[in-house]
Amino acid sequence: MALVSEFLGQLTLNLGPASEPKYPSVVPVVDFDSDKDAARIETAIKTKGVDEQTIIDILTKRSYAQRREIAFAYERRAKKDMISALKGALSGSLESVILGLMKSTSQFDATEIRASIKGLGTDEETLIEMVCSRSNEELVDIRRVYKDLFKKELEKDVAGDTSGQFAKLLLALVQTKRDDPSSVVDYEKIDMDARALYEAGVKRKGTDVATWISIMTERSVPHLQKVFERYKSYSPYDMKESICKEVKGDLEKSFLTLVECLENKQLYFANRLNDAMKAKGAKEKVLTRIMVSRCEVDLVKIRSEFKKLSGKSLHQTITEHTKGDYQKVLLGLCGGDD
Ligand SMILES: [Ca+2]
Repeated sequence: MALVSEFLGQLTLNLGPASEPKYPSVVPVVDFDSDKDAARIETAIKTKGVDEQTIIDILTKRSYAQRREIAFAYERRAKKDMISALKGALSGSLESVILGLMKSTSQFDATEIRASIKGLGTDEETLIEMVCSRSNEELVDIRRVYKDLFKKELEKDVAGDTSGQFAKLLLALVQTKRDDPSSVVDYEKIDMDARALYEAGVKRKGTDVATWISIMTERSVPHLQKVFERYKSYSPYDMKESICKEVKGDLEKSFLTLVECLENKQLYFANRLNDAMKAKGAKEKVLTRIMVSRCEVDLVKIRSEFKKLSGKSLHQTITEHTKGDYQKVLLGLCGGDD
């Protein structure tokens, strides 16, 4: 018996906290040959006027691990760095996407956060999207990579560049205090949290933001989904309407993003993609960021939310709203039509 329980103990240990399931549109290619890919990219870069199509075809159809292998193989044969060579050969939006693909998802996310806070002013929209939409697991990786890349603490940078309750909310998220999902549904706690959210906001004069922050950043995602449902039995307004009534500005935007992502993260990204493409002067930065950062995470699920939301597939919408090599590279990341 002792042996069996030891074995079971070990099993539990090895499983660790459950990772979120993945729905990537960009997956490893079978029969991978890094030398062959590197040779084709070398030729494409050397071609007069650059053969962008080949670069797109290869790099959007390999996993990050494979793209890295290709970069090593390229460096061995060409005696120079593939990323610098790509920078020299490409330009504009295509260049941004391809260089983004040469980073791992957490390196890319860390770099986007860094770019949103460094220098004069802060790009709050980007910062909110990055911090409020990422899972605990993703934020743990981002924090580690951020320190590796920039020799700075993510918490300090985020808190140093924002202020007030907005800073407190972002900081609490970056500190990854959220519980892992539990197999037991605690109805009593769901009810208590729902009532606490109501009493801290709609029910009282002013808002007890600290209570909102602690509940929304420390409880597990499935627990909060049930809390927001239960919330409606206390409050005449749902959680998102309550946020709009109670708080303003960046704090309002952050809470809204957070609640949307807790309820259905892929729907949030589908909405962002839809808005970015339909906005006057398409917001290429948002489009690039979401396509690059989610293609190896959950873009297939985002695609199905997108279709439900807009009636058109993401593939078709990209075709209608972008053009040239940028369109080709986005379609490569998008994968199939739905
Ligand atoms: Ca109030």
